Amino acid sequence: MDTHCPYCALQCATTLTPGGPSGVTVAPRDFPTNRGGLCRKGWTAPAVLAAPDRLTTPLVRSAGELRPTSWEHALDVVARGIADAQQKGGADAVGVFGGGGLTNEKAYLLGKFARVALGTSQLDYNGRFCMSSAAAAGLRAFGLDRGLPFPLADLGGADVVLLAGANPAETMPPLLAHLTTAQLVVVDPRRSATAQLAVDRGGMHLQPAPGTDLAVALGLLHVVFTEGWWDRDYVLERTRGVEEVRQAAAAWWPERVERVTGVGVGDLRRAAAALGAARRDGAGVYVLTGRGVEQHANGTATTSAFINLALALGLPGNPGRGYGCLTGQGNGQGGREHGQKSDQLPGYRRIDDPAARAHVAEVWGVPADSLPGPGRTAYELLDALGTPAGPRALLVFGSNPVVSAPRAAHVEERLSALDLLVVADVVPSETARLADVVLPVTQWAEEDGTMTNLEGRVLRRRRAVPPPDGVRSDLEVLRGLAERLGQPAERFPTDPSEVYDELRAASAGGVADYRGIEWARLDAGEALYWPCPDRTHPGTPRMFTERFAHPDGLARFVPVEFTPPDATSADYPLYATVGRTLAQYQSGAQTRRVPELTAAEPGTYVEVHPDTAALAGLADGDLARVVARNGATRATVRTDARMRQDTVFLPFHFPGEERANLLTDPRLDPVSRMPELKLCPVRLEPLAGERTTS
Ligand SMILES: Nc1nc2c(c(=O)[nH]1)N[C@H]1C(S)=C(S)[C@@H](COP(=O)(O)OP(=O)(O)OC[C@H]3O[C@@H](n4cnc5c(=O)[nH]c(N)nc54)[C@H](O)[C@@H]3O)O[C@H]1N2
Ligand SMILES: Nc1nc2c(c(=O)[nH]1)N[C@H]1C(S)=C(S)[C@@H](COP(=O)(O)OP(=O)(O)OC[C@H]3O[C@@H](n4cnc5c(=O)[nH]c(N)nc54)[C@H](O)[C@@H]3O)O[C@H]1N2
Ligand code: SF4
Ligand SMILES: [Mo]
Repeated sequence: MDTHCPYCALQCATTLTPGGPSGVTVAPRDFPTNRGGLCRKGWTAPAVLAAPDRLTTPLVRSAGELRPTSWEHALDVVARGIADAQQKGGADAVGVFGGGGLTNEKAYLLGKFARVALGTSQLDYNGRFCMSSAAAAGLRAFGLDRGLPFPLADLGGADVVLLAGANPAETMPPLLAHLTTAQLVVVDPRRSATAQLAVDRGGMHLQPAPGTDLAVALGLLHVVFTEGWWDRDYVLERTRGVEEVRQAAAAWWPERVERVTGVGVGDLRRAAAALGAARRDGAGVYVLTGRGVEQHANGTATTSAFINLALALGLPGNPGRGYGCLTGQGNGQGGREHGQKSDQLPGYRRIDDPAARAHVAEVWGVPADSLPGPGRTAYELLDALGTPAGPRALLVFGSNPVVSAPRAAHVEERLSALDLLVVADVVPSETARLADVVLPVTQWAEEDGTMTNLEGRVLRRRRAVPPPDGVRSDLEVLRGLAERLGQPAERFPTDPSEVYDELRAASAGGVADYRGIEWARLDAGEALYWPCPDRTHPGTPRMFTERFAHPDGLARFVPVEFTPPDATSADYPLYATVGRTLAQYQSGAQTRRVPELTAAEPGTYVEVHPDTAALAGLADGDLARVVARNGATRATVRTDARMRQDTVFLPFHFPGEERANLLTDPRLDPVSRMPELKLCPVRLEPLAGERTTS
């Protein structure tokens, strides 16, 4: 059966064949994004289908313990809990937390369930922690947010690619097949696998202090303007607002950038020349951003600074050139289009737009004024749980915030303070273990649906094996609850293609218009890019070729100012930054259950320069305590002489005492409400002289 990998937004194409110890075996399939490649997570994904602790029966907590029960009872308990909470606290006393890994149909129906069956405004999702800064910056520059507004394969024609805060060598390995000929300029405080690759191939690695990228971008802009490498004709014809941005960049001469970021004057000039001179000579230039620059309390401004650079170079909308962000989760693109975000309705419509409300309300068969307004964003929602003003009940579909949310110990406390926590999952995640009701659901190879990959291209997920007995789909769960809440059953279809048809109608005329991407077209093997307004439309692989999505058709330069990151101090002299490693995925709920992946990365670690480690009395293999103002975690020391001496790195895939998010700071970006997930002042301490390695 032809389908796609369950994990990241590259959505590598696979063929599943029934058989083998996990029920299916996986083989890569040729597709323009992965070109027959898979990373080791994709190869081993079937193991999660047969996880020894796979959830197969609903669980309800009684006398302090989660106990198996029937679906009827479990759904009754949830419905009663919802009614109780809403009786005490009104519609907003129930919150919903979704995920960017859910299919388009699940994300859409979850949003509809929240707005119609619960009538709550308290709905947001884990993509707030992922794509929100990139989305906000893309919206204000281009009037529309599609992560890559061009096919990934276009990168094959690039001469120079700037990768700012992205490490695809570990996070999307098959993507590298598109970057074999380009000169790479990588901006990362670490010598990541991608940065090392760039250096090995004669490209460049700029290694700024974490959280200072905005100054790097301003410095690059400065040189591009002063050397006359900007694309004057493009800027005049296709953009607005260059003057203010140019003036701001004028103050960021390379020596100042070096003082603030640690990136040397020579390196900055060489990087600007690589981009600017190539542009001038007609070469293919791309600027791509990843979570390293976006997941900060100034992530929107920093992403805007890189977009300003791309606009000055005339990249967006020009053939063979472009700006894009690399979307993260499997359906991180579709997940932000169909209305599981606090301020959004399907079709990437705004919930405060009267015309959008009227359109969606009509599709849903409800009065427009019955739809709630915008609610709290992800961290604000989690932070409010169980407080007098916040929700008393929460339903979680497709996220594990006990591990992945900032200030995780506090979030765990808030979740524990709820009257009712309901988690739908495939395995007993750390969040499910806290729940009052756990609902076992189907996963990728057991279900049909659609996913929208990092290019904005809609793909079919196909069922290859039946789910285990006793497991229901998320769609069936939502219908079961909706009926108990007095909704007509037909308002909550359980057939994915039926939900998808409704989603298309709800998206019609919106920004992310799926109307013409019919299920039958997808089934016939087309993988169409939105917008696609009708059934004869070929879809839109390349956007902005004629005009941008603002009413005047012009892109916007957005003036942004550098703000220094949270300062280190004598007590917390180092910066910790947090990201990913190849063999684990996200909160690890899935990949920590795959023996081969756990053998490769069994527990957490802290990457640190050997001199920095020595100063703290630590050596390679020692167990360290990493202490921040908010909390502490423990990790095995991995020394690496390529690290900056002021910076350490931790992955966030591990639970309990090993959670990197015990450290992180929930300060929020003023525009996107993205928390400061990538940076936090810390110190290292030896942990009782223990060593974990031989
Ligand atoms: N193996 C694996 N692959 C994944 C995932 C996974 O969990 N595991 N998750 C998927 C998801 S949801 C996402 S969002 C993507 C994320 O994909 P990426 O954005 O590539 O991943 P990260 O490791 O979060 O961050 C990238 C780099 O940012 C750097 N960085 C940290 N702080 C800064 C900074 O201040 N400035 C700059 N310039 N760089 C900084 C880190 O050192 C890291 O190398 O990966 C997807 N793919
Ligand atoms: N400090 C720090 N924190 C971070 C990040 C960082 O870089 N630094 N990255 C952030 C980013 S980019 C992201 S995307 C988040 C991700 O963090 P999480 O939201 O925790 O992501 P996952 O671990 O993928 O959680 C998905 C959960 O849903 C379950 N699941 C899978 N498929 C389905 C389904 O179809 N239905 C249902 N109901 N459940 C399903 C899985 O088993 C798993 O328990 O973490 C964020 N947290
Ligand atoms: S790169 Fe992403 S989609 Fe491809 S196999 Fe790895 S995890 Fe799956
Ligand atoms: Mo993500």
